[in-house]
Amino acid sequence: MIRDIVTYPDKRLFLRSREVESFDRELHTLLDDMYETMIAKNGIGLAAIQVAVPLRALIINLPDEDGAQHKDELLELINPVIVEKRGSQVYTEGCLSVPEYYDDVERAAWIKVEYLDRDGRKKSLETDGLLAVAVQHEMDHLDGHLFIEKLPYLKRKKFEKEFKKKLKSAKAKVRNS
Ligand code: Y12
Ligand code: CO
Repeated sequence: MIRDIVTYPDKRLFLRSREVESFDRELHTLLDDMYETMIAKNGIGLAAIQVAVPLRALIINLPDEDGAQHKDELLELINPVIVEKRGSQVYTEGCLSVPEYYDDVERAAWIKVEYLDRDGRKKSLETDGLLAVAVQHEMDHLDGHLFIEKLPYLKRKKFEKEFKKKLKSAKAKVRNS
């Protein structure tokens, strides 16, 4: 089932999500719905809070060089913890919860993450490049943080200005309809 995406400035996006304790059918349905929602909305990563569920679960499905996403490459990370990180990289990020805004964010270049899979089995992932960016972006959601919070002051102001302008024009549209 495709679920609604929670968007900025909804206060739920700023809450710390709680650990997953039950690796049951309810969790599997949540993960399946997150996948369906992410694909339907053209996303490559999604955290549970983005579909209004405050649990420490995230999914990532990076596209191949032709832009195609393959379900057999889907990553599901439950209760992830970054245990090592190195270096830095800058990538232009976007987020389904912050529509129509993209900006450069600096993050670690290489990370090692320990997590559980959907059946509660311990896993570990060492990665760099885009996947490292995606994992760090989605893990920030679990702690109630959005990529726009990492922007320098002037870029954050630019975001707020664009957001207010969009809100104003959306309100004018409703008034004139
Ligand atoms: C690198 C950087 C960020 C991430 C986190 C995951 N981000 C996304 O999946 C963003 C998806 C996204 C999709 C949009 O929709 C379309 O392009 C049709 C979009 O467009 C609009 O807002 C209009 C914005 C973001 C992983 C790796
Ligand atoms: Co996001």
